[in-house]
Amino acid sequence: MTKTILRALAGETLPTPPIWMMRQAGRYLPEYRATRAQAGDFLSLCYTPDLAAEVTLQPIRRYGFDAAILFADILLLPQALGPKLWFAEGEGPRMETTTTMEQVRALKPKGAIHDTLAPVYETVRILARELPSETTLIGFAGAPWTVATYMIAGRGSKDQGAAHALKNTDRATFAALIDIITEATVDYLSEQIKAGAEVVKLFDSWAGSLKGDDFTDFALKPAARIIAALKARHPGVPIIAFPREAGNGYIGFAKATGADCVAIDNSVTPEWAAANVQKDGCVQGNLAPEHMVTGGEALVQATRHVVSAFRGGPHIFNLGHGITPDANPDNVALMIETVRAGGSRP
Ligand code: 1CP
Repeated sequence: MTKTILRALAGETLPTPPIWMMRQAGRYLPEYRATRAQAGDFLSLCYTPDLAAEVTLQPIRRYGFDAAILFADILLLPQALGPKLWFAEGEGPRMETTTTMEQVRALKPKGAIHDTLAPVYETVRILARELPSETTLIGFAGAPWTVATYMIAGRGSKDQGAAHALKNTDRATFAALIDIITEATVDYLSEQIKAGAEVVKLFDSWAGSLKGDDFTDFALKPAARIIAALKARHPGVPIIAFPREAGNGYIGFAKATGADCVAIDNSVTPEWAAANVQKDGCVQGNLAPEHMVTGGEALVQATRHVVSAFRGGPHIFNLGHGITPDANPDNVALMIETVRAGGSRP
């Protein structure tokens, strides 16, 4: 096993951490904007395998990241369950809402998702053929809570208020929805693995707004169910969990869910994460994405800081969240150079 990402995920402490970046294929890259324009709109880009594979490969060609992440979106799975999805230009995703038991019961059976999602699996097959032999291919899905927040509100929201309201007022409907997403996610990730994904990642971007028992019931338990089912079907395929902004919820998350790696956001310090999370295994993270906008000496120092804090255990270097469209591509190159120079000045 020579791929550095797979070695880190197996628990090996490497002299230089492997590196990739959340949203590495994205609007900060001129070549992405060109391919997206060619596709016409974001969903056409996601569902056209040649173009989705092309944008996945762009940051690999430009920077030589150690992993490529499938180009798709967490909202394709709920769309495959039936609700309409569209992207309002300049505003973000919009989705037909699911808030009643009738609507939950009207969702398609999980076996029916693959018709819609077939192009995603085809993108994975193209990537498995075309990626350089040292580059690891990561598939992904949204975690049930995060996907549910978009299905319930019909859009992104700062506080996930609509999903919390349904959870607190109509527990049966909310729990039924989480169940359906959980089962469909297992089948979706399983097909990505069959098509050639070597690692899968569960994005729970809004896990931080679940507190106490809610965090256990709707972030931790669904992740544990998905991971157990995937491990039974695909033993040996590593899984990264990202319960973003979980804070103390990060502690013990890998053990409780069976995840091989926990991705850490940048609201906690790398020292804290090394002491409390990396002690149990591989961690991924957690440079603040703002450095990709601001660059300079502060970027170099912060990058060295992250590398050095996690030096004592298995680590995959990444940002604490996705790179933003206003980032400067040269800053990404500087981050990579700094990491590969052992965290010291390149
Ligand atoms: O205009 C554009 O080109 C669309 C911007 C964009 C991109 C590049 C969206 C819309 N999705 C994506 C791709 C994407 N989304 C990937 C591809 C792989 C990569 O390079 O990382 C991945 C992994 C995602 C995952 C995703 N989509 C998440 C989880 C991770 C995170 O950032 O927290 C979430 C919450 C979404 C929903 C979504 N899709 C797009 C937007 C703008 C959003 C957020 C909407 C909101 O909350 O308001």
